[in-house]
Amino acid sequence: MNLSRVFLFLIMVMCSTNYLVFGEGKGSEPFDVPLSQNGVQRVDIIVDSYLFKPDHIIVSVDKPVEITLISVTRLISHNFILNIPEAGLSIKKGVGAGKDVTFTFIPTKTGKYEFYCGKKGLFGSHRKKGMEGILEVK
Ligand SMILES: [Cu+2]
Repeated sequence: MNLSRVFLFLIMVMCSTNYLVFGEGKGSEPFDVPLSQNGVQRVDIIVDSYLFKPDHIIVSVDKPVEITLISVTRLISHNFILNIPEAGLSIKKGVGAGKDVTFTFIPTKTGKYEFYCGKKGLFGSHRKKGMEGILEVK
């Protein structure tokens, strides 16, 4: 193998691993958040570069939702933005690499709302790379 072939091979490997990471995060099954005994809808969301998992969560209207963001990244910090004031949603939470963050809110209007990471890296926004999802309020 000459040097350019090695280089080409490396690029192919990098592209395919990236593709796998994107494939895992995109279009995961909608997650119906269960109601716990104390009336709170609890869900853990894995935060990785660059995905949320699950990336489509379904909750009931007018009942408290408790989300724990669990970062599994080693270097890159992310955030969680869900800013739909007319639906009673105004959330912006940062989560450092390897850290957890828990917060609660009460969705007051049914609908489908997009959340995303608002960080920008050298090669574009995290949202464009796949860090977005849907909160569905029923
Ligand atoms: Cu991010």
